[in-house]
Amino acid sequence: MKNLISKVERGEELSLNEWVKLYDLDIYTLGELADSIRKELHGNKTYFNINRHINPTNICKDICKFCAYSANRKNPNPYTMSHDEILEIVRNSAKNGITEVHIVSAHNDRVGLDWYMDIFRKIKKEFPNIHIKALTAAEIHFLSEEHNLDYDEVVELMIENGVDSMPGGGAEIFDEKVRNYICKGKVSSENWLKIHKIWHQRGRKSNATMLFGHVEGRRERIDHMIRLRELQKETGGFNAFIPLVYQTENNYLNVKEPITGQEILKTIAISRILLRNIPHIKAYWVTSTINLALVAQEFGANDLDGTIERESINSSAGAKSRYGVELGKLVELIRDSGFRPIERDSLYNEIREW
Ligand code: V47
Repeated sequence: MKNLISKVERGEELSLNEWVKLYDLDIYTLGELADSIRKELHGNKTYFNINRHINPTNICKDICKFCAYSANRKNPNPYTMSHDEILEIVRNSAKNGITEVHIVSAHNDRVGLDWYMDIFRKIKKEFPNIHIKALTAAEIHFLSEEHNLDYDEVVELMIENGVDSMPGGGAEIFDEKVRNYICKGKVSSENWLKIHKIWHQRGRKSNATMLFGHVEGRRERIDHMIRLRELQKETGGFNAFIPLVYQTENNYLNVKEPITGQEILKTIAISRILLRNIPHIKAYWVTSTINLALVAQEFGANDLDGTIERESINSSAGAKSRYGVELGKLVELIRDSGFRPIERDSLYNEIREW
């Protein structure tokens, strides 16, 4: 173990087995290793943004076992918002000072390509200064199949219509065996990475997620992070890595034992160490709980996402995020836990220290 710690301290590359072995370190040692990288990169700063999540439709062609959001037998309330409804949401949120809208939908085959694309153009026209983070690689794959377009063509349309960056959703777990079990039929791991590569090649930024704490093991998490690190070596286009903690309610993935807080913190710490080439590690308070996200600041995380205002995907599966978090509260929590609350824009330019 001493040898392994020295290798990490020297920033050397480890083998997959060695990364898995790191999990056997005690949580404090792992925390210290991750924290020293966090401090070197970001000091005591914790970033957040004032944003609004919008999930415009829950009608989905795919069936992911972990998903409680899409309209199905456990959630029989299908909806699709009109563009006027979406614009009204953005208008109201603009009054609260949002700098970003984060738009993610289900894979709805009852609306056309225009329904997906036109809303971006309408938002950009009315709010040219609001950053649009929209369309996961899974949605891009769905649109490409549904409308017989190459990934490049969908990406071109996104750019033409005003999308600024891509969110990191749909990555789930790259290991093909686990992926096939939890979300058969969804974009393949290879294509998820390919789509982000195409996006990065246009000089654009995106994020990357990992859904963990369900049926995967430590080895699959490490494999997932290694695949991201390799793409990042090529493109440098990922801004943030976001480990999403699996929420257990209202879905078809029968996970009896929820993951422990200790395992979550170890995973965040290892991600900070392994993904040294991705600048930001986001402790997404929605899935980790706000309390654990605050602790995660000492285990490598330097970003807490944002105020969110409304959230449907994770809250449908039990997360306490349906109504976001109030700005003043988020700032106070970051400060009280010993960090500097820095409001950022979507590309991590600093806007203000609160
Ligand atoms: O892709 C679905 C996940 C993701 C569950 O890029 C679940 O800045 C936990 O990607 N338990 C959507 N997670 C959210 C997402 C995201 C969130 C915040 C910021 C960014 C960003 C991206 O939610 C989906 C899926 O992986 N998800 N069901 C569940 N039961």
